[in-house]
Amino acid sequence: MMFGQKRRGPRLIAISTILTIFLILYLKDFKSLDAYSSLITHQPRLKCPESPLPSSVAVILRTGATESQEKLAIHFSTILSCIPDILIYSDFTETIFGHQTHDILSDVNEDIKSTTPEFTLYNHLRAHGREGLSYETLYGSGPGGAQDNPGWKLDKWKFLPMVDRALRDRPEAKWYVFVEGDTYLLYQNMVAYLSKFDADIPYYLGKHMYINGIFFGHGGSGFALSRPAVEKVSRHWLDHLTEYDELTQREWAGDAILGKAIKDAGIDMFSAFPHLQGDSLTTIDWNVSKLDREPWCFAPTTFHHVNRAEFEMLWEFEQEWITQYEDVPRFRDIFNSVVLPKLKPRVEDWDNLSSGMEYSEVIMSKEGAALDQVEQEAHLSFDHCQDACLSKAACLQFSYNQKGVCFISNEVKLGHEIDKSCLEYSDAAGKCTKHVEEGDTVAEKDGITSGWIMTRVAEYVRVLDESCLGLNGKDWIIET
Ligand SMILES: *[C@@H]1O[C@H](CO)[C@@H](O)[C@H](O)[C@H]1NC(C)=O
Ligand SMILES: CC(=O)N[C@H]1CO[C@H](CO)[C@@H](O)[C@@H]1O
Repeated sequence: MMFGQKRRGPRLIAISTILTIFLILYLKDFKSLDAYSSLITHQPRLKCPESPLPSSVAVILRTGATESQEKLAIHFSTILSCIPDILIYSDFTETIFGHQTHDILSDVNEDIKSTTPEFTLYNHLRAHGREGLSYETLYGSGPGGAQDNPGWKLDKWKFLPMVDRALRDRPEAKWYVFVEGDTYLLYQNMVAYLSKFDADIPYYLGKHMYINGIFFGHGGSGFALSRPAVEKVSRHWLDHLTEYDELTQREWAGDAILGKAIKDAGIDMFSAFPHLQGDSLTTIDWNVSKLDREPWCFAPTTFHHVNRAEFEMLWEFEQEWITQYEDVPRFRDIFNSVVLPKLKPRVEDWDNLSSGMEYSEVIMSKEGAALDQVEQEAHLSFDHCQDACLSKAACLQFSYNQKGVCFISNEVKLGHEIDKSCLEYSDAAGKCTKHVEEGDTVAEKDGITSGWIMTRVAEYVRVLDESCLGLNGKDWIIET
């Protein structure tokens, strides 16, 4: 034994020297090591860039007891680690991931709380705490999804108290940014965007939406109010409490109720599309046109309906980006770094969300005569489907499922791996119920294959990149 140990001495030194040299060489490539560790552990990064408005932007994340534990984990391991000031407003006071949530419904009129059905969940929480939540109270009944979810129904009552409470909690902030549990906030981009506006003017920046004659900023896409706006709407609300309580009883969408109050307080919404996004990384049409604006050249400040996998993709992208560039990333940068590498001529078990022309046996039997030869055969196989796409000059992507349905599309959308779709919006929203029809086999359900015409995608990127030159650097929407 003694002999053996002595003999091993020099060998150990040699090995550890080699290891040290190896480690030094590896550590030299600090960036890749760093990217690697964030990928594995989601440790708060070493580098959260300095922002031009650091402590003056309050971020308010609105949640509820039925979703907070499940939905916020990914926030804490990604974006929240670089956001200096975060307030979590909920229907329940508790500590999640070491962070205090505030019950912002506590000041709602007690009569309303005891007589309005939407408050059943809230009263239940107050009486029994989180332990009292059953599956039924968490997710609602039936496969109907979000609208049936008691947490979601209660949510509309939070919007007006939330704005007032934010002002009291952060009276010195210049901006208040409101987001939800499935909103991905690109914080640096948001701060860069807000810094283009005069914060002494009342501003309501939102992703335009229209319900029942109310024009407002969609909640899930996130919206921002400057302090003068928050002060105005808060005062207006407190002066007309009963009126807004009645409105809230009648309406179903809290963001619309708040939007009306802001409008009533004399502030028009500023349409911040495409900076504020209603779509997620995987569902966005990368050349979607709204208000005559397409996203490509602009900087996203939010994405909506973002699932865990997308949070990770975007966070990894952002972290990589800040080590390389001073300027904030645009949609095109995200497309090129995150989306483009995933597009291929053929991707198995991938739903590309193609939603243009549809070809199937059934359609063929009804309308086959009106179609040309290539289209008539599109439903026969993946290759036939691809040929159908190739035969249309504008077609960029297609998908084929094993039941013999071919979709082709003129839009580019990433889509998602089939079995990951269930992560979207989380189980809490009740959207994850799988509707497997009678007689479906797993193979049929999962058998979607997608493809992109890569030469056309390259041309698409080239044309869109060129369009950015035409903006002459005006790539922030700061006037309408
Ligand atoms: C992007 O959308 C705009 C507006 O619909 C359209 O004019 C343009 O041709 C599209 N660009 C590409 C490359 O598809
Ligand atoms: C072949 C196939 O199933 N394609 C899918 C592409 O995306 C659309 C829109 O979501 C689906 O309806 C199709 O089923």
